[in-house]
Amino acid sequence: KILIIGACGQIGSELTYKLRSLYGNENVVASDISYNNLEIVNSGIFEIVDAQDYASVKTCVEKHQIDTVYLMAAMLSATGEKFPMKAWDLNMTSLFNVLNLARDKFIKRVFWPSSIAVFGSTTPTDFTPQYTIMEPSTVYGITKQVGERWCEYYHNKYNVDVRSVRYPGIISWKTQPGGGTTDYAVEIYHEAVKTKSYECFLKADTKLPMMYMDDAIKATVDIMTAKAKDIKIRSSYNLAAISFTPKEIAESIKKHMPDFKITYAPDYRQDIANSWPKSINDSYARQDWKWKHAFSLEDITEEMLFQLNKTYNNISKPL
Ligand code: VAH
Repeated sequence: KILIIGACGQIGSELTYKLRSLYGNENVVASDISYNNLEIVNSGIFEIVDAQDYASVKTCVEKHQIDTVYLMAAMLSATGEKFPMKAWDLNMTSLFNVLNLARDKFIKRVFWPSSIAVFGSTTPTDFTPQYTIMEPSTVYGITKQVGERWCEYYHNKYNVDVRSVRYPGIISWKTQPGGGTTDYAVEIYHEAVKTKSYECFLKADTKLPMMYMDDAIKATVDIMTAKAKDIKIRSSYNLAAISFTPKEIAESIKKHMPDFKITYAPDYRQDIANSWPKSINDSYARQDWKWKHAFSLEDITEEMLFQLNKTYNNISKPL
């Protein structure tokens, strides 16, 4: 059976829907630290699990005969800069708890998300390679870089089957993101539909690697269903789809909503974004486990505006 830790979060919730539809509700246990996504809580098996408490995770694993864990609980880049030690404790303790359960054979397989945040301002920014210099300048990025080393160590030393991808910024409409630097790319659609305007916390030309949620979920399922022999990288795979700037996403919205207005008021998150790559080379994922993305910026804008119009204005026609 599958356990998703952090099932109420932006990726965790959509992973929960997907895994429940793939494997059946009775084979998927969603968990989080609180009941803060009632749709997730009420649509299948749900448990309160504190990812930082080994006994809490182990109890849930044994109660439900879990063999696969998706660890989606973490503190992201922007919030992590406000609470550095909390970010370190949450992101690392939760990873050790799950890796140790795998080392001690309580579970068989682990998915753990890394991020393009592992790269820093000394990393080549264009088409960033799988293997390159990594000097992350955020606490979140440090936890992802160190987490990757531990995943590889547990695989090499204890033969733990842990698999990981470096997610770019992820865009979705069902569940709001929490405390990320790429969250502007989600907020902009909500504000476009609600107020036809958006004040962006990044500069107009801040290019970042991005991906639609459906592509991110596909990559997660693909790497976890691939044959173990095909997973040749046990730190974390570069994963890419598209890259764009706030200006470009605003232009794509204006094609549907000509009177949409964007203004720019960069804040502390600009420094974080400046330290990250503009685009990612994910050729190893495409070669080892046949990854390929599907959604372009136009596809994303169409889908986001359509879905959010239904949500906010009960309009069910494409804009
Ligand atoms: C963040 N959404 O902004 C996350 C992600 C690459 C960005 O790691 O922190």
